Amino acid sequence: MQKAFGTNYGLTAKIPKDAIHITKGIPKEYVADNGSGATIHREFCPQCGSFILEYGDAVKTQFRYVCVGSLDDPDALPPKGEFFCNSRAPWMPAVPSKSHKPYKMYIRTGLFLLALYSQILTAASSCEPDVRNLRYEWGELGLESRMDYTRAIQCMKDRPPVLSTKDFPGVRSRYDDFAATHINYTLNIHFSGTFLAWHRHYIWLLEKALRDECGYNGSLPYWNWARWPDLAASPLFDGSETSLSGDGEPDKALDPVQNARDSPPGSGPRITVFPPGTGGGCVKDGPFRGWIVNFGPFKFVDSFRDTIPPDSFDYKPHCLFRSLNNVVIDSVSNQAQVDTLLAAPDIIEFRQMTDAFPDASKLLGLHGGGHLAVGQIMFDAFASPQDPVFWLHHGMLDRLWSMWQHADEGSRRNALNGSNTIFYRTNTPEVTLDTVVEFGVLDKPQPLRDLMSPRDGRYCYLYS
Ligand SMILES: [Cu+2]
Repeated sequence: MQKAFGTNYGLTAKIPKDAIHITKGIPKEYVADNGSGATIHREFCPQCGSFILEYGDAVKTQFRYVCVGSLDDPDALPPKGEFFCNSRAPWMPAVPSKSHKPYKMYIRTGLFLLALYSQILTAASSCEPDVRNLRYEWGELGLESRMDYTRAIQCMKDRPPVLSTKDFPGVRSRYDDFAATHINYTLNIHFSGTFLAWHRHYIWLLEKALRDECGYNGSLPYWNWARWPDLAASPLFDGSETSLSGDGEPDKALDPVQNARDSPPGSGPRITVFPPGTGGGCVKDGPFRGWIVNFGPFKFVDSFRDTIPPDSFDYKPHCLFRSLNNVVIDSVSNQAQVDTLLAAPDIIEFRQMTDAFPDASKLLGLHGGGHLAVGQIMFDAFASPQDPVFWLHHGMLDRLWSMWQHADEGSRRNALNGSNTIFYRTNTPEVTLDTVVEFGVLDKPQPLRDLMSPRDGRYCYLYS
């Protein structure tokens, strides 16, 4: 066996267990949790360290995932084509007069392996490690992968909606189906016991739609707030073509902090201790320059009413407002706060850290911090999914919830608290695993018990 890739997530071929025979030597085995509760066995060569195969406990009697390495006899299976990532690895000479195509993985061991690879991509039911279900931080993605994501978001914006524009005038695209669904359930899914699980499923539905409807081959990225103290210099918001677009045009009147300062006392969020962000208006550059969003803005006080506003789905086109705010990230969504969140002893404290609720002595939790730090649209409790960074922000939150759950499976995996309405309104029921949450046209209603683990049921993903 020759040295393969040197990465834990190299290409594997799924082979029936009994079809593999090791003819020489005895592999060493390393057993570890993959970070999401699944036990993974990895076998490798005790002399050279090369990976040989891996498998999860769930399929140990059935399959082995064999790591694809270089062949001892390359002439036995001449390559029929090449697939590689953003660019060809410099140490690999091109295969002359064959087809060459940038792709997600590098394969040059013969056509039969390409066929196996396509089988692996469709064989996700066993929830084994797979490049497609690893969610990466934006900064970890290659430039081409970042653009794959923004192109897929744009594709959703270009596709026709499922909801009727006649009944929902603001719904003009498939992307708007998602925004409208969030608006519709805002008064149940925020500051409530369903918040974490509803958003886990919601962002997964977008990830699925990007793949199924827009040919996206990646996974949903996330935004690690603490990693980028200077937002405008970060790969997320530097305004380049590989970012999610950057700051908005300077326009204080559209900044959420300035809005709160200009509102009568008691009518706006208590965020006036922060300085306003650096933008306010339309994003100036990057892939979402010129983007038009169709809903809102909603008023802060609308969160306290019994029903969503009557004009919630009206067509109100405007550009993508942003106002980046490093002070908010630095003081609210920083590493110390992330560490404190992960050390939360119970779900009550975990929710308190994410949303500064029910004890409102702190202004914002980590969740609110990420929203406020991006500007008016992201800080809109109803219509925030209209900003494409929403999905990455909630990816980070889902990641932290997953990590926290996994650190104590017995007491945290199914921990829930709070009622099924915003701010736990009086006489509304406490959520349980049997509580059913709705997703409108996006999916059928789901009991919370099916949304508690990223490695169970329909889900199969983990975070880098
Ligand atoms: Cu939300």
